[in-house]
Amino acid sequence: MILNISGEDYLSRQFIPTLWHQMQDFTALHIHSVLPKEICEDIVAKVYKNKEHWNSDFDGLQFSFGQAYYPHLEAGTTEEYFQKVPNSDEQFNQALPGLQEMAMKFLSSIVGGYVQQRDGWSGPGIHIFPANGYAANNAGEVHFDLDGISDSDRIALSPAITMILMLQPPTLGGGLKVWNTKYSGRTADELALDEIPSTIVEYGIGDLVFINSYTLHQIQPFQSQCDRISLTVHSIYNGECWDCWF
Ligand SMILES: O=C(O)CCC(=O)C(=O)O
Ligand SMILES: [Fe+2]
Repeated sequence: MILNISGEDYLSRQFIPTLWHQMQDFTALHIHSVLPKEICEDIVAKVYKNKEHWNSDFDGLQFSFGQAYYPHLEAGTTEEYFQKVPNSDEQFNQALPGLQEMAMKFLSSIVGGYVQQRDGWSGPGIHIFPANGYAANNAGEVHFDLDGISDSDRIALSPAITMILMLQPPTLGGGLKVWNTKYSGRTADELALDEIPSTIVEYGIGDLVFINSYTLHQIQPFQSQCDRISLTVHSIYNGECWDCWF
């Protein structure tokens, strides 16, 4: 159910447009060790250096560097999201020059098309799930990545893909559970999760993971002295190229 590829194989081919198509038969594409440990550690150090710019989401249960859309959607503050994006993206790019671009290049190499930041939306951003925090103790929400996908795109199931780059995995747990089911109009609550086959993607440092955004998934509980830190980018095919956001 998971398509596993080594970072070496991925990087030596650089551009693998067929992978996205192969992915239709899998619940996740897991490319191991794409970014070296030292680079991930350097990014993480810069994330902590910029703690003053983190956003506290869901009353401090989790944090983001870069504006994430879905907490604003859930809080009914999407206007604030769009107001904050320009400044927040600037802070992100000052702290981590080239990272958004690199993430978009990784995404582009898998979808086999041009990837652009959605006009007015945040570029790829970072999630910080605190050690011993809510997600660590209880797991994340079971969800499809539908937030930010328009009603018409959702109904048409326009191609949509989510990419995660793991920058600081927890010591134990914290993988991504993926169920072998795609969105078909029913919410996660309406599904009999126990009856659907699932598997867990166990992240290593520097791993890249791609899922179809309509695939049901959930961050698993974790134990660690360190926070769980990953970069996420969502994308949708607009008929010509791929629009991405966080
Ligand atoms: O960090 C992860 O493993 C997944 C994050 C996620 O599900 C999301 O950002 O929608
Ligand atoms: Fe998600």
